[in-house]
Amino acid sequence: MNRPEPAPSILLDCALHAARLAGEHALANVHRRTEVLQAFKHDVKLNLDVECQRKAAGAILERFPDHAILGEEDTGDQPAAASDYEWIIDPIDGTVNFSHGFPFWCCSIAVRRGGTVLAGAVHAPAIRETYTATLDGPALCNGQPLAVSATPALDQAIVFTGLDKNAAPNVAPNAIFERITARVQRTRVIGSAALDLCMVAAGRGDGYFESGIYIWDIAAAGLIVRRAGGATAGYNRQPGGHRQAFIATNGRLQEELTALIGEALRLDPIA
Ligand code: LIP
Repeated sequence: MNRPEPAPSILLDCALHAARLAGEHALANVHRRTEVLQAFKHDVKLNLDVECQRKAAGAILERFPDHAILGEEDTGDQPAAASDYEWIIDPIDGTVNFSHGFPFWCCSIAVRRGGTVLAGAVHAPAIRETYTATLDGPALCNGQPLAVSATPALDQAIVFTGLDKNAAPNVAPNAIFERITARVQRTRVIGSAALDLCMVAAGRGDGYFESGIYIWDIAAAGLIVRRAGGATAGYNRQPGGHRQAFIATNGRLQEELTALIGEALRLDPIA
């Protein structure tokens, strides 16, 4: 007998529980923040990244054992899932920030069915903020409703971004960053895409762009932006399907920011 489909609110409860488990484990072990598993030129993978993903995935699979897991720290040994529900986990988004003791980091967990994100939670314990949304409910921060800004033009806007990553072979490094910086009031690089997007949802900034960003960085917070009244769009999905370019704004600025990015980067929409 088919089990009833879980309501988005039930899925959100699970996402929130798992995000808190992972985030609080990271916070409780911040003294281990320099335990490096793998170091890269501009990035780092920590033992705690793997531990936090394991905690989050364990909590999810305890509740929904037949659901699929897609996580940043996947080792590829995840058994094929029987269900078409997929949980998308970034156990520590802003890992480099975390490893330096800089508080802008979070655990981001989304759940999608097919291409639709149904619920998302972004738990940022070091700044005591937890963002949530469901496909049919409000965007909240610590239980309080969120609304995007009313900023009407880019030259009055704060736009969050990361430095250009894998934008395109014919795009000079940081050419897009420089173009944005010349046209907006201020550019901000805080090192956590999920928190960048939550700031847009909270009306504390007005736009976000990043190329070569992973789905686990943006899945939960992209829903939170949309449920706060903003707009989001994905472009240029890369082979493998987990990396893309992503543009999000308060809605009013979506066309203007997309046109600005499009001056420097060909944008192929993701359906
Ligand atoms: C980070 C993103 C950030 C990006 C960083 C990094 P991670 O994710 O949230 O926006 O600029 O390069 O990808 O790796 O800390 O989970």
